[in-house]
Order: sequence, then structure tokens, then C-alpha cells
Amino acid sequence: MIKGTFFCIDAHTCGNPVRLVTSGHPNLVGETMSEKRLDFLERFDWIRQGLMFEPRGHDMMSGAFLYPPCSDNADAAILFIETSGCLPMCGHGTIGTITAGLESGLIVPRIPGRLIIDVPAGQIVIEYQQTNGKVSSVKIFNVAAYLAHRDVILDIPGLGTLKVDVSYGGNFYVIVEPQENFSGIDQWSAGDILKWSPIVREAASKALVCVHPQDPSVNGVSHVLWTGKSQIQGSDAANAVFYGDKAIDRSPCGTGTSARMAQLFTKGQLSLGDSFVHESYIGSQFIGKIEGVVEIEVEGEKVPAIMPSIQGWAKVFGKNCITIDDDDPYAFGFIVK
Ligand code: PYC
Repeated sequence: MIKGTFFCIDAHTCGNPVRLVTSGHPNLVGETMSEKRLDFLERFDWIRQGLMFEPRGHDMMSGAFLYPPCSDNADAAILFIETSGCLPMCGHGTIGTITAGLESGLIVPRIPGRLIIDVPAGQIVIEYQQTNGKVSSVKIFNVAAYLAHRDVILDIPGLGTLKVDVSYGGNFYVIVEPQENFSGIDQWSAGDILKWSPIVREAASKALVCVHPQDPSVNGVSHVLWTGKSQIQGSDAANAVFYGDKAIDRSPCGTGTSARMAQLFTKGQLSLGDSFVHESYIGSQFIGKIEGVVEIEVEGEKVPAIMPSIQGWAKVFGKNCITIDDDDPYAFGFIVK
């Protein structure tokens, strides 16, 4: 029996996939996108698995549903779906969703060039450029980002000790900079990153508590951000972000770039107003900027946070109609480990 039929627009943001699902939206319970995200995960996760995992998706697949806004001031809302679950926020996913949504007419702005979007992590503002129907650039004014843990020593069996930071930019990131037991992403193969990331993530998860102070449903270290020398002219830094079970982000990673800027700001290496061109593992670039500085309260203490922006582009390349039929033994997908 066919359980669902989903029309999709396929795009990529600086190389990383975004599948915007344009029909087959389940009705979600909740007042906010955070509550709707939890409802989706509890009752409709088969849709994510069917559309993201092989054979309809792949290790890097990620996507989104557009929903009506939850807040009076917003234009629309986004639910992110990924191989790893439903992220509270996804930068490359937002850039792809906004591009595909505007170009297809699914998103109609109240003020041309500007959108307010509800996402599970909070509310974001978008500024975009569109000429003759095509969107050439999307800038996200992201949720507050902050350094959650600094200079933590992790013991990684087979690799040795690593000194890491954990920073929040819409998801919690373990950030690993070059040091004795890690020579930098320019020296490591993709295979090395895929091998060590899950081990580092598990070690960080065991050692540290990461819970967002304003929304406890946003918790846990989900991503590992490795740094190293950049290869492309104009980049201020380079990174490779690991997520899910086997994915390296092909884009420079929007929430990762936000987390990295918060880390560098708190450690005195970036200041208010600085821009930060961040390079991905395939050499694509996002332009980050520290737009504002605020304080947030974490466990009764005021900690510095930044209001980051991230600017990038996406290209739409196809449309498809995907069915999930429970007659198919792989209706809900699989992951090869
Ligand atoms: O761009 O925020 C991002 C992201 C998260 C995981 C993959 N990309």
C-alpha cells in the first residue's frame, strides 16, 4: 500500500543536497516549530527515513518541509529533515529551501528581499537577492551562538588526546583544531574524518552536558567540526563538518560557521562586525559575520553570545515525485554501516 506520495524540488547549497518536499506534509501538533519537530519525530519519522536514507536518498541527504508560520510576524516556517534526524536549525538547508521556495512561488514574501522564518531553534531573518526569478544569494541572520565548553581534553583510543571546544550555532559542535594528534583537514583524508568523527562525538557526549538553556529539547553533541588550512583564495578558514553516521558536509555548514565564529569571538580571535569567509571540504564558501553581541543565561550564569549571519547560494537542479510504498522491503530506507 502506498503510505505517502511526495513531490520534491531537489537543489544543492554550495554542493550539499537540499530536498524541499512540496506535498505530503503531515499535520503536526504544537504551537512552535520546536514542538512540531518533536511531534514529527514521534509520529512521522518514517517519512524522513524514506526520503533521506538509501535508496531514495544517501548519506549526505538533507531536506525540509515548508509550513505556515507559527508566529504572527513570520512569513513561513521550516522543518528540517536529515539522515541524522530533524535538526533544530540547518544553514545550508535554509539557503536551499529559501531559494527553491522563492523560485517556485511557494514562498511569497510580505516585503520583497526580506523574510522572517520560524525554525525549531527559534526565529531567523533572511535577506535575499532575486533577479529574473533566480535567487543568487541568501543571507541568514541566525539564532544566538555561544561557546558552551572550552579546552576540554578527550582521550580518543587509537588516536591519543585531543583538546576540543564545544560551541552552539543552532546545533552543538565539537570543534577540533590542528594539534599534536590531528594535523589539520588539509592533511587528513575524507576516510580519516569519517573514521574518527563518530568516536570523537561519542567521547564528547559522554564527557559533557550540552543542553540549550532556552529549549531543553535542543541537546546533545550532533556534529564534529574539524579545521585546517584553507585552499581557496579569500577564505579566512576551512572546515569539514561530520554529521549523521557517514556524512561530511559539502557546504561550509551554516550552523557550524555560526558555532565557529562564537568560539573564535569568545576566545578573542574575532570581534563584533568582523566577517569570516569559511571554506568547505570541497572548497565552496559561505560569508559569515558577527552582526551583534548579546549575553545569554546558561545555568544561572551570563555567557557571551554572538548574533551571526551566514550568506551563501543554492542551485535548483530537478523535480521528482517519490512514493513510499510499504510493499517495498526498503520503503523506510537503510544505512550501510
Ligand atoms: O549548514 O547548518 C548547516 C548544516 C548542518 C548539517 C549540515 N549542514
